[in-house]
Amino acid sequence: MYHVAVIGATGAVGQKMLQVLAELDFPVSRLSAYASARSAGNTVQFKGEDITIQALTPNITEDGIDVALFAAGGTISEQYAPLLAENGTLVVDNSSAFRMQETIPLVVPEVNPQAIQATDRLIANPNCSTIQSVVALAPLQSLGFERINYTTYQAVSGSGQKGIEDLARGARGEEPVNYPHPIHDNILPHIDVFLENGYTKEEQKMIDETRKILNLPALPVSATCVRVPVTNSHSVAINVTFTQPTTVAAIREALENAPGVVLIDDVANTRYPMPLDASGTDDVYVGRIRQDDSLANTFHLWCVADNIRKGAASNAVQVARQAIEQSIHS
Ligand code: A2P
Ligand code: 11C
Repeated sequence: MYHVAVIGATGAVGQKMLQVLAELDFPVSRLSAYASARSAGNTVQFKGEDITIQALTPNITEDGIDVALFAAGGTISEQYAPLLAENGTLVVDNSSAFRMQETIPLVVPEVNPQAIQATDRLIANPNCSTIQSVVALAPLQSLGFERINYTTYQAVSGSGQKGIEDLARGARGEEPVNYPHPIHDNILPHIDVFLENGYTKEEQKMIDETRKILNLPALPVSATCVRVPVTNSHSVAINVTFTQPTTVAAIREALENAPGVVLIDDVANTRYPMPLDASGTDDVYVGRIRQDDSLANTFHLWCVADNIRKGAASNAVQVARQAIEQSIHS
């Protein structure tokens, strides 16, 4: 049993981490919750009990934490995650701070569990849109990837509570606070900041993280990331070109047998993955599988998952579990 800490326990992802730790029956002997000094003394719930929130300070290294899940943003992770990891705590970090560091594993347990070494103490949790996309693509890896192109339809919960509030504000006819434009009755081809190359940071993350997780550093990958007026669960239209010829039937079969994937592909009965169905679950739903007639060996897949659960909290808990199993069996 482990002393587990959630850092950022009041946030959208931190709250969900508490819920998922309980749901997945993670072996918790003691649960500690940390947030900013503003929240210190307030409580969060874990397995029906009130846990008093502690202010995060460097003294956290003296609290005897075995496993720490970070969901308080990149700046807090940069400051505290290495401190705890050097002190022997197993840290799973949900921010983008360490994802592209060569010595730090970036892990989706269904896809690259082998990236975790028994001695690793700091493991990065990928971006939500990347996680669901690689869960859908990994079972097709033996066909050889030649190129991947993503177009995303991302829910406002990806921006945390402030994104959800902007959607509600728009529905009441009020101006947005979080986004630069209304998100109600609108879509924004803009997630995170714009980079020099014209891509957004969210798009660049999908490109870089896909290459790292699939261990294909030179793979041509492109992305357009779009915020849509959906409360929860991200959707990704994936266009993938393989090096080998294949069929829709072969792709379906590979996905049907893949861990973490649920195939919903029955258009005759109007059945395909949708955010309302994915929300509240840990699976990645795939459908609308069809050949792209404009290019050889190319296929379209439509992929939907709960961005706060599989895209963040659940994947982090699964990574912690995987790392513990690997260190026990090493
Ligand atoms: P707090 O509620 O005390 O501000 P979200 O991404 O949903 O906005 O959540 C961010 C999380 O990060 C919250 O739990 C927030 O706590 C936490 N956080 C923000 N600033 C700090 C800080 N300086 N130290 C610790 N946790 C912080
Ligand atoms: C969004 N994907 O939907 C983002 C949120 O790199 O972990 C998560 C950002 C990240 O806005």
